[in-house]
Amino acid sequence: MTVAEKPKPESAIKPFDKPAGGLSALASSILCLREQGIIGKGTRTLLRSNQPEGFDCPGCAWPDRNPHSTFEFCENGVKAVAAEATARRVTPEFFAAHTVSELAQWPEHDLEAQGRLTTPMRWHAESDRYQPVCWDEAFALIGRELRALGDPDRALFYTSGRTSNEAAFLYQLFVRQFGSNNLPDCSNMCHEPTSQAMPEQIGVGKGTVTLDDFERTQAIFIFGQNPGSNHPRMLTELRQAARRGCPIVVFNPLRERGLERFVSPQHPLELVRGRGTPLASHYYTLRIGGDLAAVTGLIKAVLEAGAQDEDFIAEHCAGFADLARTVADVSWSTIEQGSGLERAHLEQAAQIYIQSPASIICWGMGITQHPRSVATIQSLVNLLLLRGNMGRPGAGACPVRGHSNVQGDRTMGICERPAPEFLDRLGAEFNFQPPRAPGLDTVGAIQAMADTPGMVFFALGGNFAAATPDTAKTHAALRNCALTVQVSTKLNRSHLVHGRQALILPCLGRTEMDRQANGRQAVTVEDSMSMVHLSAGMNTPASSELLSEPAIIARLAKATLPDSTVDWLGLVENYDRIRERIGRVVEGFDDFNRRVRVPGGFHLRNAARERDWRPVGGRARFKAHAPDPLPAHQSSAAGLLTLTTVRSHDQYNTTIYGMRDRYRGIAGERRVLFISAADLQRLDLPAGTWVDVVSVWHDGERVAPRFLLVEYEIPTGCVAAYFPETNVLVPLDHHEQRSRTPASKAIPVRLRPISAVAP
Ligand SMILES: Nc1nc2c(c(=O)[nH]1)N[C@H]1C(S)=C(S)[C@@H](COP(=O)(O)OP(=O)(O)OC[C@H]3O[C@@H](n4cnc5c(=O)[nH]c(N)nc54)[C@H](O)[C@@H]3O)O[C@H]1N2
Ligand SMILES: Nc1nc2c(c(=O)[nH]1)N[C@H]1C(S)=C(S)[C@@H](COP(=O)(O)OP(=O)(O)OC[C@H]3O[C@@H](n4cnc5c(=O)[nH]c(N)nc54)[C@H](O)[C@@H]3O)O[C@H]1N2
Ligand SMILES: [Mo]
Repeated sequence: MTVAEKPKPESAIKPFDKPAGGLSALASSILCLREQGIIGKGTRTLLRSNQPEGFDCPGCAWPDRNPHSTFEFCENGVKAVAAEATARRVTPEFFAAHTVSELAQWPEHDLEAQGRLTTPMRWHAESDRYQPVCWDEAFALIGRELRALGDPDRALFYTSGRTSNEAAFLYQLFVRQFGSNNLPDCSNMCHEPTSQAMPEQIGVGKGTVTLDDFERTQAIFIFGQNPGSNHPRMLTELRQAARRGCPIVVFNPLRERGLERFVSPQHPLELVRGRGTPLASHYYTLRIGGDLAAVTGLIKAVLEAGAQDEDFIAEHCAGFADLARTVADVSWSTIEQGSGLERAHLEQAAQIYIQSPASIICWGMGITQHPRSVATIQSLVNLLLLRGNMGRPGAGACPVRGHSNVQGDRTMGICERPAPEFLDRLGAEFNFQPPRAPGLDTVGAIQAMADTPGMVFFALGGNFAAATPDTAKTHAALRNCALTVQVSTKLNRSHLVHGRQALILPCLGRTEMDRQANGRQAVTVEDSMSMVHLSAGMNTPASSELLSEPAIIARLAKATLPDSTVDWLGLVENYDRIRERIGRVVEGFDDFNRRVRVPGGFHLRNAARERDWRPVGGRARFKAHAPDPLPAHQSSAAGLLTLTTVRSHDQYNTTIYGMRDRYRGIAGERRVLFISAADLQRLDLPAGTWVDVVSVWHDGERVAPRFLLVEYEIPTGCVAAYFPETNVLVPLDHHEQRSRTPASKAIPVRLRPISAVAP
């Protein structure tokens, strides 16, 4: 056992007993600005985030309350902005000093910590190093390789959700003119089940509430979401709701501090007193994956109380009888067993729902990354429809998106299964025949690269090699490619796990000034509540060689499609020209340039919000689902545990800012496994033991070595650990049944103690 494998001092793991937010959040932000070497610049930059003339925070997709209001402090927004505005640089000298095989040994944190990429780079096999390449040569190489494929479907074009509307629109246009719908994106691993579940019921795949509804709601239900770390600005809404007596009901297997108590850094008195506002009025620590059973229990309790809104159902809905029958057939014992909650508790939560005249249901990754997420989300929508909580002030569905423009990218057509009407309009506007065959999603892309040697993989942002499941298989698949190209701001794993040829194309970030032929440009984004607004950076770019994402796409298209009639380079001279075309193709964007310049932007129409059910044939639809009996591996007799993989407070997806997870009481270690006292006792393993985590699947075992057991309040049979360290454990074919989202919150595992720990 090496030194690195020794447990860190006991003191590093200590329950956090303070509220979320407050002075600890301020202190952590200052520390972060110092680490990035930008105390002065960072503060100036931050003051421009989420302001009318500034840039959209690259952190999360939570909307901004008021574009005219003062700066809203958000610790993790600070980290996201600081990570981009960092003073550190990855130069050609850096690449000259390290081979790729050497860099591949570095942890994620150390790669990202090197700072911003500055120069386009090409990997050379002889030296195993990245060396500078000029932009023209890079585009010519990609164009050549793409044209040489013969079949356009042998190329894959991934997108991560920071990409602006303008870049996303050009990108999907390019990919479709090239001849493919192979547009996998991070959404496939994220809210894909939401995007598939909701349209069948209410005709739209997006949330139906706005921030105004949070002011008026009488009850908020939060399933599988950790806003204290991942959407900290949401805590401001929860705090205001809690202070006016609105119940906040949480379903989450882990006790999350950020859902329990919050000190608002916006309120000096509260800061000084430090006690803060209690948030969750009711906290149900259900079993991992127990949500479908729990929601079925809530529906059953509403029906048993006869509390459904008969008038709304008669006027607006279809499928009620089927739902009522299905739920009546599910026994309370199945519900209790599946959810790990008692009937009395579910009835208590249902009473809150029944008594509230207007309720909002929020959900995050705790709901979407399971084998039956679509069924669970449709059950959440059933619950809303049951009492008319749709299209009424203070009520509705609130799926909380992740990446700051992941919703906008979908709106712009980044989708492997585009709607035929969208393709019709795209083809008419640009005078070509878009391909109609569905493309590959993320899981399909990995399988295709593994099966077919010589594909081309192009990524507009993100970190595909680290964010995806089944790490060993995914890495082998990427290495099987003829060419891998990464458009990135920071160094990451995906630059080091590459094809026979590889390019890194460094781009501007949100915080940076984007100058094109016609002057300074702004891009647009769409938040989780369908507000579309402008974003303009003002920092000097990290390097004079960076190109904007729209410029990269335009030059790529020019180099790849010599016969295209689109004036690619002309479009990026002035992004208004791109927006004009978007306005003619994408529904809801007419008069785009004018409407987006109104301060605060505009709200995209949401038919369900207006109780306009024409998109689903005139009526909102209940979709009946029954929970499975407890999966065999979840009975403790099988000796298996269910592992959920979550984010720490100190990371942005695969970007690891630091080793702290303050609200869960962890410092200095990321390889921790949260486990209940009862399971520790049952397995006869004391907290502080190091174990290998082994996932058990039909095709064999996968091992994530060396995790430290940490006692935590979590149901028995359930354990939790951070991603991406655990992605190695997620089998590629373990995914949501319909949407194929990796089931990274439902991994059957067993623990293998590492024998003697050296003293
Ligand atoms: N600072 C920061 N902000 C972020 C991100 C980040 O990494 N860092 N990521 C962004 C992205 S892309 C996304 S998608 C969002 C993610 O934001 P979240 O949806 O909050 O993501 P997670 O941390 O994966 O997990 C959410 C919660 O689900 C709970 N959970 C786990 N399993 C279950 C279950 O079976 N049932 C229920 N009910 N709950 C469960 C976990 O305990 C955790 O509290 O945040 C976005 N914002
Ligand atoms: N086990 C497990 N796996 C998961 C999840 C989980 O909960 N558990 N969550 C899933 C979810 S919800 C998501 S969304 C995915 C995330 O998957 P991705 O979106 O692919 O991953 P990120 O870590 O967000 O990508 C980080 C990289 O993006 C690049 N980047 C940052 N800003 C910009 C920019 O402005 N432009 C460009 N071009 N590049 C930029 C930087 O180089 C950085 O290294 O991971 C998924 N994977
Ligand atoms: Mo996400």
